[in-house]
Amino acid sequence: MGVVHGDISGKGANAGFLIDSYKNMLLIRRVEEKIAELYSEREMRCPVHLSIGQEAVAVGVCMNLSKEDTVFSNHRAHSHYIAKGGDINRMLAELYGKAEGCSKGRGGSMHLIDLSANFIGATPIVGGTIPLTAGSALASKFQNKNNVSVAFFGDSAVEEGVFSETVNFSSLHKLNVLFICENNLYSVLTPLKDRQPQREIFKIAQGHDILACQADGNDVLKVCEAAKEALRHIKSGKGPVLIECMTYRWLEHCGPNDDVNLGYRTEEEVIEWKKKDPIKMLKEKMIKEKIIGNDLLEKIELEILDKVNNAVKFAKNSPFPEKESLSKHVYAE
Ligand SMILES: Cc1ncc(C[n+]2csc(CCOP(=O)(O)OP(=O)(O)O)c2C)c(N)n1
Repeated sequence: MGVVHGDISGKGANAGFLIDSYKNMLLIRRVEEKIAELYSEREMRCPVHLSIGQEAVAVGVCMNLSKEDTVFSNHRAHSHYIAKGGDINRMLAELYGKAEGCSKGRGGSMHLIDLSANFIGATPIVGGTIPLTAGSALASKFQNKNNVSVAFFGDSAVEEGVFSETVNFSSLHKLNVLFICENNLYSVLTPLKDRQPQREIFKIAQGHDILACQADGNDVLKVCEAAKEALRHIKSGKGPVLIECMTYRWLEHCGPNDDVNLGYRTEEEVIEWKKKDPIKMLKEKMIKEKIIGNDLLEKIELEILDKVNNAVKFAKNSPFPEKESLSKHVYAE
């Protein structure tokens, strides 16, 4: 529910595409702001990892995907779920632990799933869904399907052994996998420079002989161009691609607050990255190029607020799972 899928035409992007990208990013931003606003009520009892500031990555990639393409994600999954077309009513209900939640209230924010959108799932084990993505691509290969399986993961996931094992295996078998590394420079409170040698992450993937590049993860058009190119490569049978998207998380690692008081990053750094707000940048571009005016911007804002408020209403009004059913849906029977 909610997102619009489009395509970019030729070199530049057309007006419709830009507006759709804007709407999709704004929907993610407003949903997460609403989560942050309501979190202190303590009715959502699951941890939440917000991706405010990182919306361009999910949208730039997913705007290129078709329904048949499968997406896997991690603990910071809201943006990926929404961008792939997951139902936001059911996502919010999941955060409230309700029976109509997308994981029947058992999973919370870090275990989102919407099979109707082929969002196959998110789990919080760092790197955990990377091999599952290759498994999905291998299954497609056995079934002679040419869809693509996409793994979204953070910069710390490349420090897990399964990352290299999966890239190696996918390269060897020329699997239809698109690896998207959201490099936001931190793993919880530890900066990348204290965890990895000073080289770009995409170069690790090149070592496994796959196509890999870096993109400005705050520019939805750059992400989109890179993803479009990657999908062309993958679908023509040339094997997997990795895109390292440089971006930044605005809020604390887990929770609704900012965290400059913790001292692991400076206020100046946060301010610098906020200047590169992906939504603001696209809005300014569209205004400058006379693609959008105040009336349409206001209309979009109101439509999105309406969707978000309805999703919260749906979630709050949904029942909790029956006590008797609590051991159901948590393991295979
Ligand atoms: C295997 C494993 N080790 C440690 C953790 C604890 N943990 C949760 S999130 C996280 C950091 C994740 O950083 P990154 O993958 O870069 O994503 P980001 O949170 O920056 O989006 C860690 C270490 C975990 N969930 N799984």
